[in-house]
Amino acid sequence: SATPVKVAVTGAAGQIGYSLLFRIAAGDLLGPDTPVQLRLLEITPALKALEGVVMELDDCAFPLLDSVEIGDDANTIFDGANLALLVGARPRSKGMERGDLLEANGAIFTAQGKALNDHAADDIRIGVTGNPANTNALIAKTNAPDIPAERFSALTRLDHNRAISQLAAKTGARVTDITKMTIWGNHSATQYPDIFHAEIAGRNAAEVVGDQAWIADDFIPTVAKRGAAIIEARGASSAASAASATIDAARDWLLGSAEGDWVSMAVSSDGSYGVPEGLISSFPVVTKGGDWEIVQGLDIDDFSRAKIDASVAELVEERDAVTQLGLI
Ligand code: NAX
Repeated sequence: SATPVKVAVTGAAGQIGYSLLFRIAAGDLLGPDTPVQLRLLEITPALKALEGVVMELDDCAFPLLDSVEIGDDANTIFDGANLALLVGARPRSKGMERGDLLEANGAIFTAQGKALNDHAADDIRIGVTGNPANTNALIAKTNAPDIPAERFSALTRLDHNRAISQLAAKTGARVTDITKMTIWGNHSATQYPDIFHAEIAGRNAAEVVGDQAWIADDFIPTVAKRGAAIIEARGASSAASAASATIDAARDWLLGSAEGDWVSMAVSSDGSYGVPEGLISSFPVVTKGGDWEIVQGLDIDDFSRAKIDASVAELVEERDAVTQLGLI
């Protein structure tokens, strides 16, 4: 049988973890033929709750779940990891300034970047879900100089999936008819969901919609503020959908995006589309065998240019702030 893959998950006792771990163990990430070894990292006070989650994993008797290890030491948990899903992060609490938030997460992602650098397997891929995801990924990448920059990504797949769902609802299309959706920039309210290159059953999506006002005043803000709308409705932030997107992103990265389509991933910029080199910014990418390539040659009109620039400007600000804090 196939060699087991070691998947490390941080923040494993959290809301997203509670959905994510069971999907991974069921084979939704690596497919029905690949056994999984879960390595779960939590902070010390959450280990007891994590033990309870592991009891439930045991109780599922998942055929593909080879082993589960838990702990509060990143050096041990990341040892030999092939894939690391960094979900755990410090949420903003009342009275916390933006700088405090960046600093608290900086402490987490510098330490985890170093631990991955020193202990992960040579083929490690790292996906960051914990917010601020793009800048957390930048901090981890910068603190892991021996790991190629291309191995780090931040999650914008949830935004991508939300955009597909909104467009499907507007046009009556099936989600499977929609291809070439793009999220540009930061996983934040400045993100730019772009349907000018998207297709619905092969036809240009913006032309099918035929309503620029809907795109500008409805679609874009609905996608960008969907996280807040979920909190408002559910009384808690997106969890199952964030776990599902984390799976989609990692699966496509390792196993490849669909022929004739692309996905959105925040990756280390090579300067494409005017995004400063080294920033972790979302792009349209095609993936294959654990590698990604930014889709080149898309025409960017003035409307899209301004939206991309605004989100990238926010990423530059975040980078400058963490540089000043000495985190990168
Ligand atoms: P929870 O607060 O339920 O869980 C987070 C878990 O992380 C907690 O159990 C906590 O103990 C753990 N943790 C904190 N510091 C840690 C450390 N240093 N090492 C290991 N574990 C640590 O949050 P949850 O709802 O699961 O969300 C997790 C993160 O995902 C948050 O930062 C959240 O903002 C972010 N999200 C990102 C999304 C995206 O699309 N990129 C969407 C959903 C979500 O908002």
